[in-house]
Amino acid sequence: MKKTAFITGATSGIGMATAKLFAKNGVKLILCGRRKDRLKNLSETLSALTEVFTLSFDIRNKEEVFAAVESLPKAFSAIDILINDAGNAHGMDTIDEGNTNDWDAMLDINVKGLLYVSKAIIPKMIERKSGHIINIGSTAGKEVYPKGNVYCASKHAVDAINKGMRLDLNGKGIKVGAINPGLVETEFSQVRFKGDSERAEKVYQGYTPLKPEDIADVIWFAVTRPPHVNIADLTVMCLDQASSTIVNKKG
Ligand code: 8X3
Repeated sequence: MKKTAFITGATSGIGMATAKLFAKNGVKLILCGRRKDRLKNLSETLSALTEVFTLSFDIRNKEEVFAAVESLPKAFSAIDILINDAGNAHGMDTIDEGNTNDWDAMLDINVKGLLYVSKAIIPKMIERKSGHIINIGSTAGKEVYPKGNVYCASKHAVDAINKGMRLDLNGKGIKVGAINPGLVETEFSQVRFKGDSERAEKVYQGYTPLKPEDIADVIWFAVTRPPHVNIADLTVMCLDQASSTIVNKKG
């Protein structure tokens, strides 16, 4: 039987790379994001490879999240794999200078949004005694770096939620695991630095960062293990990264 995957944050970065890799392997896709034009383009491309359904909603709005999941047609309603990828960093300031709207966005999207989507999907997985949830964490969920304060807090929350989900879903036939990427070259820093391209590009200069496809490969590895194997928690960095603050940059 063909598996069905629900991917949040599918319109860019790791979510999009995962959607493409899953499509190549014939996984049925529910692609989620805010940006309808991007969803439409991606869906048109991937429809050549697999069945695709798109859901556009604001993950910060719980009514929208539950209504979107509820609206899935029967053919897409049995979700085998949930990739909780939607997440962003907004700003990088000391705690005294941080912007409270940025804090709200990071906690609302990275933490509460992930919870809303999971709550909307988990009950049916429990009914079917089967499912696989992959939470995209971060090295920022394992350590705190200067000016990372609230972003790191949001990813530490993802780390705790991943552990909590695994405890609460134990014995129900559902796999729960986190993949925690380090530096991956995506739109992440463009968003974090609010379109300051020079500052964003500098994050990835002088070394070879991970690509979204590298993380998609790891996700694919996790979802293709035998039924008794669960990848519970995996941190992935590029060769030149040793920790959030130690990166071997040339020049
Ligand atoms: C993204 C990695 O190093 O910017 O989660 O926190 S980092």
